[in-house]
Amino acid sequence: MTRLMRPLDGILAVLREARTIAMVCHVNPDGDTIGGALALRLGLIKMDKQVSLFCQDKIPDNLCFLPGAEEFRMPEASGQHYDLLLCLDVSDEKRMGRCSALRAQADVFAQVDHHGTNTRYGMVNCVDGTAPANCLIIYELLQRLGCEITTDVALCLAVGLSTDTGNLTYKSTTPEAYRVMGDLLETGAPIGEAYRRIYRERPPRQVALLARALESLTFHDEGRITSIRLSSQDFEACGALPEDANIIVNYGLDVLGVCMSVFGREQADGTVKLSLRSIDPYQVSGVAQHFGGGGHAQAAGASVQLPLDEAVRQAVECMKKELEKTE
Ligand SMILES: [Mn+2]
Repeated sequence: MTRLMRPLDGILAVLREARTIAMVCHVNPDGDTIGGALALRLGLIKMDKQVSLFCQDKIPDNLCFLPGAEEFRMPEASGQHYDLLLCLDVSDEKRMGRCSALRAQADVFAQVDHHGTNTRYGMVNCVDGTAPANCLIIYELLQRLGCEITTDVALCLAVGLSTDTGNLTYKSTTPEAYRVMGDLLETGAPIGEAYRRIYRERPPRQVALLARALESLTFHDEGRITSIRLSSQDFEACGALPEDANIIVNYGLDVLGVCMSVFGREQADGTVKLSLRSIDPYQVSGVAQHFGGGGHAQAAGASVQLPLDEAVRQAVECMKKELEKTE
């Protein structure tokens, strides 16, 4: 089977040329942006490059075990000049957050990304909107640079590939994704152990929050819609942080017979965040837009200025109309 060959010459040239490199991950970092940066860093270090890692937000606890994760710094911590500033998995400049200040400290500004909506904001833009994870492009880059795919590199890439594809289950998943995952496993990297840490291991406060969320789960429209709600008091009672709620969003949709779900949670600024999910062919992007938000067809969201119960009630009404439209 022939492998994909992406047009990588431009980005390969600037990577080979640079001696000092600053890499930037997107705000609210995930496994793909972090895994890709850490993997590429390991390869470039072996090529005697000096690599610095930046992200404006804290690395999530469940990704801190990845080799090199402790190297991330806030953008304010850099007074240095770099040959190359490289954004990874950053679809537009706003997603750099405060790291955009680093632009003034670099000669060349480049990016590697896989979002179809990428705005080509760099001087060198390596964008493949068909790649289901940025780590797939990073893997090809490392190979073309002649870097060895060590178990550490493989672990970082596997985590990015897995987290961006719902562990190779999303519709966007390609045959290449499966083949690369096979290559990574072949290095002997402890990928199964990584999955346990990322998908199963949870701090007690998160499990307590999940219990409250499930307690609140309500069925609507003859069991085709579910809603889940969490108030500020729920978070407080569990000692939970806002990001602890990120695991909850899919539970409402995972119930047999459910086509659409909404998860409403009170936020620190007094607004309610609505996270909407649906199964194909039902769409929630229009529902999100109705509330001034946006997103993908089957995963979207919005923040609204309404009391929690009212926000969820209106979202459910809107989803009912959407269901009728589809049928
Ligand atoms: Mn990604």
